[in-house]
Amino acid sequence: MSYVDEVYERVVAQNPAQPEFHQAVKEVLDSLRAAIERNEEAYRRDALLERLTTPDRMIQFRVAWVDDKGQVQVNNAYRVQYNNAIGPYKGGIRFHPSVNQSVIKFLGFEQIFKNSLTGLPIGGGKGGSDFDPKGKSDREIMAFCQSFMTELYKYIGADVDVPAGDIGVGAREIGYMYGQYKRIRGVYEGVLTGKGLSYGGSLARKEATGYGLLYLTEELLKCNGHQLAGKTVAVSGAGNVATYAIEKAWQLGAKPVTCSDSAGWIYDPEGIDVALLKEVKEVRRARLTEYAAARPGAVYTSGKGVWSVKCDVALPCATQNELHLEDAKLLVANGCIAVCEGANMPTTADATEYLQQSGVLFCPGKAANAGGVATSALEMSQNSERLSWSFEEVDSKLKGIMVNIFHSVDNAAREYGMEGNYVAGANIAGFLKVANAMTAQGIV
Ligand code: NDP
Ligand code: 2IT
Repeated sequence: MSYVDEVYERVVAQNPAQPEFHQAVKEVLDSLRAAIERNEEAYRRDALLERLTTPDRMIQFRVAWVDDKGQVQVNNAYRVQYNNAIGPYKGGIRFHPSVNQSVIKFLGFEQIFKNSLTGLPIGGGKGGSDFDPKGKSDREIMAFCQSFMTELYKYIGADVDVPAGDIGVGAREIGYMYGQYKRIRGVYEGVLTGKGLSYGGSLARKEATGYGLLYLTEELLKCNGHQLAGKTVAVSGAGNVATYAIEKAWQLGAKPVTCSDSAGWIYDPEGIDVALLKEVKEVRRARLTEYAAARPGAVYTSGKGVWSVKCDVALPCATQNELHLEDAKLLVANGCIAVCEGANMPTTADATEYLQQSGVLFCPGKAANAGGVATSALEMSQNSERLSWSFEEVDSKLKGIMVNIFHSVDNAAREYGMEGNYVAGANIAGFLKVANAMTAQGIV
């Protein structure tokens, strides 16, 4: 059996009933075959893949908090510190009822390669809780965040592990967590990113994942003989990533016509009204039915369906495994030429394969959505030098990083004989830097 297959079997045996984690590991290992073969003896001797797939540590803890009725609630919380070969652990925190060990480990594993691709010195980590922020009062959110940080603070630090936002965690939650960390530790340091602008946050961090996704998509299209301007874009999600993807799509001359949340989706033939979307989601924290109510011409449909709309470019920006084989078939039948992942692992393995075989340009999340964490690393730099850069400075660095990511991915795919396979290119380029650093640092 090949080394890659042996390691995959080991991961499945040692981590039973963790399907998302298995899926992420399989995708990475399968596409590393060519890179592993070139150096198999040394990697095998050093158990490099066993070490890479086994987290440095997986912290699990209880979060008890009191709701508005005086009832004590208990949630599970996690932080995986996956790999710090190239920098301190870095990755978001997710609050969603679906969070479990499998989800956190898949996200943390992906983060290793994503962070490596940014070219910046950040290792891989991820955290979260099965806490559901929906319908909670501000006070309940604060109580939860404070209790969560009262345990997490022991394991993090500006040079150790630097969390940020993800699903269900935005500026409000980061603020409450930062306040509690500072209160306990008594130090004012860049221990979290995505902070508010008045206390160490970076301009353009809020926009960075969505903007970065569009910068990369534009470069991908350009290098394949297309242009983004004039294209119709289907977007899923209506959160941080989706909103700023939609905003940048407009700015680059494309027309975003859809968005979605967990209850339903919008088709707006005139193009999504970004100001209204922000008002509904960021200010009112309401459902998309309110968007439809305020926008004659927009059609709201409950349930799933975004990928049935005719589009040139599809940008899944909601959650994992939201774009299935039947969706991929609809996209291809409708003439879609590119799919770039704003979310982490939104496309199922069989859908990815179908899109690639059908000639659709497919860029995986670890490359396409790396703008968020890259800008988090820029926030860390600004915190370290106690300065704040202008929006234009951060945005232009972000654009440069996304263009570079595309070319590293494209070059790695070519070098290993898989031209146009950006899944393989991203995994190989991300892997090589981390593998070199691990090798140089000895058996740890
Ligand atoms: P938000 O919480 O801001 O928004 C998430 C959106 O996705 C909401 O519209 C939400 O709908 C929808 N959604 C979440 N879970 C589900 C589900 N199970 N089924 C259907 N819809 C769902 O999160 P972000 O925009 O920050 O994150 C979106 C994706 O992007 C995630 O995969 C995240 O890991 C990834 N990502 C985020 C980055 C960041 O900087 N924030 C960076 C890189 C990747 P509802 O409100 O109804 O739940
Ligand atoms: O998935 C991701 O890259 C994020 N949620 C952002 C992580 C970060 O540290 O900014």
